[in-house]
Amino acid sequence: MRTSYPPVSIFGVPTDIGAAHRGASMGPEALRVARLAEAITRRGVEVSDLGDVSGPRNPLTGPVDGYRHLDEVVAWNQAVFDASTRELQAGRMPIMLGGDHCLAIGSIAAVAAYCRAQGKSLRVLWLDAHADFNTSDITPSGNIHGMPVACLCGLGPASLVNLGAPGPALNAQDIRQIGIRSVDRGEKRLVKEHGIDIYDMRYIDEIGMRRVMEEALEDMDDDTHLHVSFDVDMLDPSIAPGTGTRVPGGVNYREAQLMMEMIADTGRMGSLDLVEVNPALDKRNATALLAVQLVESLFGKSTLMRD
Ligand code: HAR
Ligand code: MN
Ligand code: MN
Ligand code: MN
Repeated sequence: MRTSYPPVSIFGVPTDIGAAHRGASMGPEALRVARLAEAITRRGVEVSDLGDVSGPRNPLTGPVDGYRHLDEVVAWNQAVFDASTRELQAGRMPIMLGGDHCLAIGSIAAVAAYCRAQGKSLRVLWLDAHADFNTSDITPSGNIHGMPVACLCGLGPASLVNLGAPGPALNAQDIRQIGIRSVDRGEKRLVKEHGIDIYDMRYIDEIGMRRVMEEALEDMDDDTHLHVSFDVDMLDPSIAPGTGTRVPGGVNYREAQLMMEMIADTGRMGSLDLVEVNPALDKRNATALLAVQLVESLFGKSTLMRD
């Protein structure tokens, strides 16, 4: 078990460029108001808040060839890629505050390029209600936050697939998706075709979160970089109402705490996305406050007396 963490760099990405609902652009500030940096500091980790990266405004236009706001999504993701790369190369752990989940294309492309350069293997935990594996041909919405996993696996526009480095950033085998309960018809076929490892809610109900996490964290060597991409809509909407695409039947408070504690126990987390917090839909910042509690657990705080 790791007792010390690398220093952390937090940066905000205030945009809802890839989402259906406006308001995820306010996510970074809501997480700061919920005292995210202070919570990590309390765990004995050095934290620096770099402020926000910038990018184009949301033009609120419709889909073109199956993508809404593609040029703007590319610009924001390039800014995320650059910020993440800089912090990784400085030996720090980037925490990207979204913003919507399309921004994980930039953060994970950066982590993948960094791991490749260092000869490290990579494991991505995708915590979400959604598989985010749509393409322009099959998307029901044109919203790019429904497409980041596909883009990272090489299915998407060249401008996103080749962000940072040419070719796909990830192999399907690098990914474990947990909490999934909303997958579109064409998307279902595609995740099966690509062999994405999905722990959906039925699987969680049947075998339990402990076993799910053991399986999802299996076969990592000492050198594996673990990236956690946390879309807060993984959580049940009763405890996390502040998000744009709520799906009933999600992960409960105790399951979520266990997930984070088991990730902390591996000592391997090297980067984190916190995305889809939408303060415009929240109740008294409850979703950001819960996300901060879960981050404390990711940094080794136990809900019992083990720390
Ligand atoms: N599957 C739907 C679409 O592609 C909605 C998925 C996007 N919502 C998210 N991503 N919050 O996880 O339009
Ligand atoms: Mn998502
Ligand atoms: Mn989602
Ligand atoms: Mn690439």
